[in-house]
Amino acid sequence: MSGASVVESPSGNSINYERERVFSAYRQFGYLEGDLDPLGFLRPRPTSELHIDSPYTAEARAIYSSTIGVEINHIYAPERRRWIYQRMESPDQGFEVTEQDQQRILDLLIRADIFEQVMQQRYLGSKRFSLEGVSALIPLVDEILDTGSRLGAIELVMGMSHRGRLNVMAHVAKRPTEEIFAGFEDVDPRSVLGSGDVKYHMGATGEYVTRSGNKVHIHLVSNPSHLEAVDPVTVGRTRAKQDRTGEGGREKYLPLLVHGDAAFAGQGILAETMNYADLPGYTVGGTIHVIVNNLLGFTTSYLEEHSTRFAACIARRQSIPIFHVNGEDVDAVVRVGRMATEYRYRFGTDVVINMIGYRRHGHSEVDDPTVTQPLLYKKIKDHPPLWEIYADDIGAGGAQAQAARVREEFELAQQNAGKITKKPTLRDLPKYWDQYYGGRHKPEFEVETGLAIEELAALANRLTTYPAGFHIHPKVRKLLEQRAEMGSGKRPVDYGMAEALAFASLVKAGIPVRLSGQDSRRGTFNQRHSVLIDTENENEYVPLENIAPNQAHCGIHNSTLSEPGVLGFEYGYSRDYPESLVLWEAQFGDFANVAQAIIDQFISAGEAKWNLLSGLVMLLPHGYEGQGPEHSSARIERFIQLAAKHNIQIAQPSNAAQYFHLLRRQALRHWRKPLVVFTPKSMLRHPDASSPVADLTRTNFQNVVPDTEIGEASRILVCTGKIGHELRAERKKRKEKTTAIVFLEQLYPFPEKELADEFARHGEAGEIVWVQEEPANMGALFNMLPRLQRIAGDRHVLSVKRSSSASPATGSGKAHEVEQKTLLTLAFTTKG
Ligand SMILES: Cc1ncc(C[n+]2csc(CCOP(=O)(O)OP(=O)(O)O)c2C)c(N)n1
Ligand SMILES: [Mg+2]
Repeated sequence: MSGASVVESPSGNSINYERERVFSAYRQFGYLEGDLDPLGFLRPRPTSELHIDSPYTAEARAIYSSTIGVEINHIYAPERRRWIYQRMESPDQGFEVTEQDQQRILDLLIRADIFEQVMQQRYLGSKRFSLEGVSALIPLVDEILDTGSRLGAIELVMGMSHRGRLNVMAHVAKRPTEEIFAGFEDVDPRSVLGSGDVKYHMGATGEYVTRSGNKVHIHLVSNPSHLEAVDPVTVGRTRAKQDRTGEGGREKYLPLLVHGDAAFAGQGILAETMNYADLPGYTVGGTIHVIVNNLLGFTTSYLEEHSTRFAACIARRQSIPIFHVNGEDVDAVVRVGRMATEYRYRFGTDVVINMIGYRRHGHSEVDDPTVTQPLLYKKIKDHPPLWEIYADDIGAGGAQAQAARVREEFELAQQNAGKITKKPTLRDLPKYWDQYYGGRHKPEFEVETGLAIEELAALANRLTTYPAGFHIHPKVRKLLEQRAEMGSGKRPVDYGMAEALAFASLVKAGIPVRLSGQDSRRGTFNQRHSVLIDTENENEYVPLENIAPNQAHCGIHNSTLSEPGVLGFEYGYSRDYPESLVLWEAQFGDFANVAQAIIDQFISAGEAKWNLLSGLVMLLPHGYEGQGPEHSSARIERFIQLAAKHNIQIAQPSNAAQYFHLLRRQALRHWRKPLVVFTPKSMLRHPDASSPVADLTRTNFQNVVPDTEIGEASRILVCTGKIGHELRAERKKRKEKTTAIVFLEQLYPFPEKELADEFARHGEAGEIVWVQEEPANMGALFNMLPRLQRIAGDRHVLSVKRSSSASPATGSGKAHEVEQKTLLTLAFTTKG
């Protein structure tokens, strides 16, 4: 130590400048030379800044280039960085792992590895995605649970993919191992013909008793194969649980996402999820991310997985810590687990733990990894299991005998699994699902959705008033004045007002409403204006939050520019808040296909795979208006193709009153089914699609809007959405009196009886023509023709549509007009 470098600070404390200089370098870059990879395959990254000739270097190195490496330079807040320095620089990084802790850790490690070995022996040739090589995950989660529960957690909401999932079911969710082995026995196949899911995707719930004796409920979220797709769903589910709890929710429900290294680095949906982590409409007070990093993705080496040094680096864009840790120093792993959890609770943000280990077998156990990584696997072959290394390190005698006992226990469970005859459910549903139903639609699920005229007027009044002194934008004032007239019957109700009235009536009745989407607060088409903004100070006033004294919450959020991330979140939210109306809105319906995996894997298949229900509403602006290939089609064909066994509802309300009834029906019925709504653009304020306020007093949504102007018809045009209004205008122009125009408002479940009744009203003779704006290879055509034919009997069923096309619509406004005109003409003239 050089005496010259120690000086008195003004406060009287001495500052050792040389020590500070060395530590400063190590705090910033120490992790780059850390001992982080048990097998030594992660190439060291020598950093000249660290090679300082000073006696403090060894001390700093032992802390910052050890088996723990902290990557925190990108954190803006100095007090947060300081918090981590203090923890790192205190002895034992803040807590001593006692002999008793070590016994518990050893037991967990033995269980984790032996569980995999028993499955390997008994179910050779089955995929199980072994945790061996990264089995420190189990003591890590044990520590997260212990620390979390001491800080207030009562439930862990956990999302993870394949790796080690069965192990987590057994040792974190605490499912009896018999149940898990029964998955391999594939008992009771008849109960899941055409449905169900593979054993390493199923969700599970259970109770965990922590080291300190606290109980934590575990909720392992059902998960598709699509890596990282479960991230936003898990976070959305957590948020719903927190919201329904109210105060203290952020502490009680702790989200944990476990990722593979390749997936963490590669999948955009994770980046989208992390991007909204701190936004008020989406925050959960911090998610703990654990990367179970085996430096491999299937056959791909980490060098081919990401352009960054670590898979974790995508997280650097956020002001959150990344803790790297050597997965074979289990005491270090649990220390990091505690530090990260305490950080989450203290600062309310995400944290990332990058735990590096290896993969003992191939990607799955039927895969031979020696073909692609021969040298690595040569090394792994001779490498002892983690529990043996740990037992040696802590000097535990008797570990082998302990392992033998655990093996016997699992083998017995395996034998018992053979006696199980009914497929285990692995989880309990929360009480709040008791009063909701899935399955096929039944007439008794229906409710009345109309409101008395006085009630509508009262709601309209609340929706159109704002506090005295509020400086309203002149355009918004005009809109509110018009809406007030709509409420009092002086002007027909448009879509924007119909939606506001539906939301207002629901929150008043105690049903929370949550809507999120890009620019949803104002509305992409300037139609919603759910938040009034003072022109002088940008203060906000939300009429929907001021409907009645004891109303439910109404949250309308501008989302980040994300589709899969936000749609996944809202789906998750709807899963744990069945009492509320949850809506996601696409900016234009086209963009929903960015979120296709959420639609395919969760929204349409969730009930069939996992028996899990959702009442999520998707609002998808749709309609051919000459705006080009990308602002025309929400791809009705995609949703129609996904529909089977009443898994989803697909609707296109043709007027404001219908939209009002549809939204209320979705919330008030206890049938919980995702609802896909094709919403209007140009028709939003169009008089033809506006409704007299009296139509909101009608009893319910009409799956079919009949044509009451026409009796006996020579032709019945069947259509959905905007084209129907254009056909009506065309009919008027033509002074046509024998063509009926019927709006199919619900495309799925197909309202066969209602449509057949409507056809019958128009006599027996009429030709039936399906008319759609979409090209022949798109829209509902392919699905409708056989259905219509069934109702039509001997009659002709014709169709009018654009010709098949690779792109949904023309880029030329003029070409669009020519096409649209042709469609209208053909609708009245085409012959079979
Ligand atoms: C979106 C998606 N693309 C591809 C796959 C196929 N796949 C399954 S596992 C895997 C490798 C995953 O590697 P990593 O994330 O590191 O997890 P590990 O298996 O190594 O634990 C791939 C490519 C998938 N499941 N999901
Ligand atoms: Mg991997």
